[in-house]
Amino acid sequence: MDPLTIRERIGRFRILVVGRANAGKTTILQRVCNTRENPVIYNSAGEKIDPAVLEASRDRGLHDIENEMTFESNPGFIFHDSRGFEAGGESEFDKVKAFIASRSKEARLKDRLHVIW
Ligand SMILES: Nc1nc2c(ncn2[C@@H]2O[C@H](COP(=O)(O)OP(=O)(O)OP(=O)(O)O)[C@@H](O)[C@H]2O)c(=O)[nH]1
Ligand SMILES: [Mg+2]
Repeated sequence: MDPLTIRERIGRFRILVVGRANAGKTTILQRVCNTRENPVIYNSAGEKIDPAVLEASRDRGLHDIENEMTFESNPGFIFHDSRGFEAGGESEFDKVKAFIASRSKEARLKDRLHVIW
């Protein structure tokens, strides 16, 4: 397939970020996107998540792996954030594996993971 066609079908680059809690993941994504703004987060239904709710449930809501994290100034990337594996042990690891497996079966190229960091 022509690379330009692939690029068109992907639309926005979908990146899964894996790393320890508080390791600096969000900071790296801000650098990559050349911004200092806070990410905007959408749940899997495409609804914007209220930042106040995120503050209250930092450890759960924020790290739902299905959530889509974007920076408004750089809409070319969608990030999925995984909790550090040390936090939940085996169940967290299984969640990441299941997420990767299910995304690899998505029919549309734009819904698949394009990069895992
Ligand atoms: N010294 C130092 N601090 C950093 C660096 N990168 C990030 N930080 C700080 O570390 C803290 C955590 O950074 P985040 O980017 O929020 O880390 P995170 O991995 O997204 O954290 P969670 O989403 O809570 O898991 C923040 O206070 C950052 O300012 C770095 O390279 N050096
Ligand atoms: Mg973060």
